[in-house]
Amino acid sequence: MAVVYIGLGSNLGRKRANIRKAVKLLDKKKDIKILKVSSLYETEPVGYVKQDWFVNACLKAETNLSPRQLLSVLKDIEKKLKRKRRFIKWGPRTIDLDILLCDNLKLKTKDLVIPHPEMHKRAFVLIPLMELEPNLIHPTKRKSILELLANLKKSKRVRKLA
Ligand code: PH2
Ligand code: MG
Ligand code: MG
Repeated sequence: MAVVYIGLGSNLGRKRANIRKAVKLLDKKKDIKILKVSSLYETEPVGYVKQDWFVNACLKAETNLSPRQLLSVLKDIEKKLKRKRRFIKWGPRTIDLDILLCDNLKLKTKDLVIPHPEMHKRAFVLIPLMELEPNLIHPTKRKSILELLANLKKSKRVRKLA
């Protein structure tokens, strides 16, 4: 069994409902056991900025799937929630499910990189992750989530939702 952390994001349609639906669909999979889900956060867009704010969250799960199998489960759920692939990189989406970490694994392939190559720069990932596991060590940066967050120079706004 591997312990994995997954980032969830939505900025199109009913954002909070999309996140909750994705969690529910993941929870139904017999090969995935959700251990913890963070609060939801309202977050300023990073990258492509002319788009609506996101709702983001992270979850911790246990799985016997390989990272590649897990990725394909996540893609299926994205499809189910009507995510359309668009031409704008980092543009609006009903749901985005990213593998952030998978035990201490370091993996670099064309379509899957673990740890997620942007996670250490993004407050919208680190803040919900800190809620789950502040002392977790990032396998390549060799720093805790708390330290990575403290190292962010200027970060976009992140607000916890009630
Ligand atoms: N996802 C992106 C690009 N920018 N910004 C926020 N605030 N939240 C996201 O989930 C996000 C983003 C690409 O996946
Ligand atoms: Mg993403
Ligand atoms: Mg993605």
